[in-house]
Amino acid sequence: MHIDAQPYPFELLAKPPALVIIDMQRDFVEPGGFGDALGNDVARLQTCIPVIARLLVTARRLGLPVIHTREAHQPDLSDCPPSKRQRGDCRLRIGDAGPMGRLLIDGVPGEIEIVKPGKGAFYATPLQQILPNLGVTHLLFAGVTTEVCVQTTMREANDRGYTCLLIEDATESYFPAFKQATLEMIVAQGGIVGWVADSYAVIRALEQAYG
Ligand code: TIU
Repeated sequence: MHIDAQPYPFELLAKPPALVIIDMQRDFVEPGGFGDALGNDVARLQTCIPVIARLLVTARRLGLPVIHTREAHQPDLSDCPPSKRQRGDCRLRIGDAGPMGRLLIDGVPGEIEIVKPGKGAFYATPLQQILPNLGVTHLLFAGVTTEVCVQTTMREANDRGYTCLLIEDATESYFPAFKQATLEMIVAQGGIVGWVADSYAVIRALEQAYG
């Protein structure tokens, strides 16, 4: 089984690949956030949102590991000692389910969230420890922006021996030329950084392989 990809078919093993969704944050895709503050046209990034949503539905249905990353800096309350959790006469404590979800808890149940201080998801994060525990060797990449956090993470993963594919309609850049250049750089020289395929080819192959 394989995904119809460039520069040649991307093999699917018995163990499914992980879907890595990079930095799909309001800070990058909505007016008033970080991307906007940098002077970018954030509307450009919104085209990949429904594509990533479709990939996520497929990944969840087929049981692929899903990893979300978030570019964020740790405020001083980044950990929660028991003494803090016990403090006060609260009806709900940190970690309990409230009307807007679990109090002060990040992430999606059953999926992995990596908070990263840099552009790449391996630098100063536990991702390098988490991936071997999942047993995955193949990673499918989506998210923003193509040439900054997505490409950096994909190169980091490639250097660590992972087989990587970028889903081209599930990623976007503020600069169309930078996205195009990134896609071309990845598949150049026989796929020196990895593979590129569109979401239709990815979903079709995943359904055939793991459905
Ligand atoms: N500015 C820009 O293109 N991107 C970032 O700052 N971070 C990510 O790509 N997530």
